[in-house]
Amino acid sequence: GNVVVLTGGVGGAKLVLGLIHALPADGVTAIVNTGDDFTHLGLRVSPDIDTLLYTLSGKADQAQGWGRAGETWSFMAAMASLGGPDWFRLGDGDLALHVWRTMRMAAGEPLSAITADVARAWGIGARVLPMSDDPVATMLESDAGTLAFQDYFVARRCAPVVSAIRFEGAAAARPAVGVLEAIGDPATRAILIAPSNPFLSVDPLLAVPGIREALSHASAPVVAVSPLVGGTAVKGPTAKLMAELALPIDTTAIARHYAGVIDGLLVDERDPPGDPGIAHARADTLMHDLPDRIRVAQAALALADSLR
Ligand code: FO1
Ligand code: CA
Repeated sequence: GNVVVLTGGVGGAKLVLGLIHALPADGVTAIVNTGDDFTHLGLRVSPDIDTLLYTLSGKADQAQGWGRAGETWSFMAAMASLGGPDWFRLGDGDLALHVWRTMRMAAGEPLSAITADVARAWGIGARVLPMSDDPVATMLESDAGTLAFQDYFVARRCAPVVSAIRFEGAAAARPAVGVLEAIGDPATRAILIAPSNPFLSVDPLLAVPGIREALSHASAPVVAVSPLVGGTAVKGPTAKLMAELALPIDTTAIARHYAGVIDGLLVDERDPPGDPGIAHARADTLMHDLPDRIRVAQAALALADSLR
């Protein structure tokens, strides 16, 4: 059966890459966060979708975690010389994707159709679906005021202390065509939640009406891969946010966060063996290279298969 993955950017792209090597590529559906999406310099930017597209087509700058390998920066240099904004860096090759998407969205095409076309053009076998074709914007309440996601994440490097996170537009957003169908398909073997940031990357997906309900009613087991490794996050502000939201930084807090959604949690072997209160398995969940990614994908699938 097919495997469905709910994912944000980097961590999720690594797991999806592992899955397409562990399974036939066309058996994998990635449902991707679009809460990071915004309009910059008049262009629609979809960071997590693009990280998936670049990673699955072998174009990603893996060290940087976003954008394309071998990128050139003529556009940004010219923009800076004009006194234009250069805090959010759009490479020349990346720019083509944003121009193409913006032009087609302005002509009325949904993000999901444009994403599917790019995936086809680049020979990607997996299905890449945005969580919604309707705009959803992650907003943070912080000691620096209300911040749009990229202002918090890139411009301020996650320094502000966050008190609340909300997803503007989510209540009115509809899941993209194919999202609820993939989750609810009785032939789906497993539904995985990638080790992406639960608060910034996965919660936007769960905030789209219908997705949380579809997950809790799905016949396929739902397994999350914990984003914690040895009591902290591999990358990004997950642990810092947990502290600011007054949560203990442990796998039990991750399990509680996903209560009602997941049937199992894949925990890193370095984390203390406290009982997260849900079915779990332990594995080395660090994903440096392709064999690591395949190993984590297989461990998550094995846990899911044991819960059928
Ligand atoms: N992240 C940065 O830290 N600095 C950037 O200049 C930057 C540019 C950028 C351009 C296109 C794109 O798709 C992503 C980009 N990102 C950048 C990453 C983006 O902020 C992501 O939302 C985060 O990595 C969180 O997933
Ligand atoms: Ca269920």
